[in-house]
Amino acid sequence: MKTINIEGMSCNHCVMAVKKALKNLDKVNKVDVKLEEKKAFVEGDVDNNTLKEVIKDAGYKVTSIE
Ligand SMILES: [Cu+2]
Repeated sequence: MKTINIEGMSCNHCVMAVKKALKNLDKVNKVDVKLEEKKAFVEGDVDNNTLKEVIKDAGYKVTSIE
């Protein structure tokens, strides 16, 4: 599982937008996004650059991926 730190999420709509963007990825099996923690948790065989890109396209910024 990867933990993605995200900047710019301020409400539930942001959470839904990030969730949707991540779920659209073929190789992502499970997604959880926590607004208070500013984090997304992703399960699946997907590389960090792809994760960064889809989140950026959704309008948010990835600060790090663990
Ligand atoms: Cu929002």
